[in-house]
Amino acid sequence: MPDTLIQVPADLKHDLAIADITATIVDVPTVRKHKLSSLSVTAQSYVIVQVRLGNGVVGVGEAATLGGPRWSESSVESIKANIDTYLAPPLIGLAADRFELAGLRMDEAAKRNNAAKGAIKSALFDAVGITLGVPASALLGGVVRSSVPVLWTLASGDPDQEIEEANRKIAARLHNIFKVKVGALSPEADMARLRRLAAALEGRATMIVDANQAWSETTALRCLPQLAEIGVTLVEQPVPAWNISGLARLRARSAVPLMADECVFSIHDMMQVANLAAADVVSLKLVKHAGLLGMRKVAAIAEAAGMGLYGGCLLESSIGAAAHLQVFAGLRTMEWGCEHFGPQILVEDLAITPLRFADFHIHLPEGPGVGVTLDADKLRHFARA
Ligand code: MUC
Ligand code: MG
Repeated sequence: MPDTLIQVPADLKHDLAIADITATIVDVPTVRKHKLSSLSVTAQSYVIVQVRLGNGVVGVGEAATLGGPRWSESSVESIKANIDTYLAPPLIGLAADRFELAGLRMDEAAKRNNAAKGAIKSALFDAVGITLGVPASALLGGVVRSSVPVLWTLASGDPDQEIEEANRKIAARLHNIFKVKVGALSPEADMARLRRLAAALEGRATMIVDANQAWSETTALRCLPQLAEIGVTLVEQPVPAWNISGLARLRARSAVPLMADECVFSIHDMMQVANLAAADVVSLKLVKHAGLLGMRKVAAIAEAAGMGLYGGCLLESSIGAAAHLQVFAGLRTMEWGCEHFGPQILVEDLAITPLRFADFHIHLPEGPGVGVTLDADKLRHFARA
């Protein structure tokens, strides 16, 4: 046996002590308006978290939001305030590789705040990975795959624009699975829109839909058979997040598989959805599961219940998307792919080298930590004054 496989500095424990944590709000314009059932955005707001260790290494994490505190209760303003005041102080001096203990300390300091906790934990994995010269995926058990099929979301609400956009994505071999946002229009208008999209894309692409909680149980019951007939392959969060029994009743009558999104944040939420057999698939997001280990735990419960895994997003830049990929790469199955198209909807990415999209897949970066590096000039440029 060699003495050591990795050159670990002798004073590693000291080196890994968390010296400081900063949180910076950034607003990055998007290339077009992105419209969900209850909100639309023309710029994406993130909190970029930088964790500096005693050894000088800086790890980076990103907390994404969508339309202020409307997709979830987290806004960039609340994320930054709670990091600065409550979440960062109990971590100062802690060894950055004590990921679970860092999570415990933050849970003691603040209820929920999952997006803020998730960004700090991504930064810890990044800093420890950079220190050791290994990707975060290695700290989580190693990779099973080096790329994941990646969806694009059609969300302008204008079918002509959406068909043109989808055709461009297919021609460039970037995306051939599309998520269509529904619920901003009437169900009838959305069904007509989906029929047009399905006819235009037939044989070249598949579609899933996301209602973002917009429908009542009865509306969903009316729409699901139509969605099956149109050929939609997956329906995400048709009813409000609180209505898990309603989701279970719909699932029992639906020919199209259902995906849980806003109703699964914690491991306890996941357990409830699994116990009630309320969904076929769960969408995994760092902002919901409060970090990489939290995501692994939610995924493990879903796996145990025989549910499928889908890599969800909140329009992260390459910084946040890379942290997600570090987890997705190590899950045993990812048969539903992921939707980390966020880096491509921004006018400019925040990483020096953005993530690579090719052959309808997004590719795991090769660097240590989360695998991409924050561009300091872009951070300054997009930082909120
Ligand atoms: C969601 O609800 O799944 C972010 C981008 C997108 O297309 O969907 C949202 C989030
Ligand atoms: Mg969703």
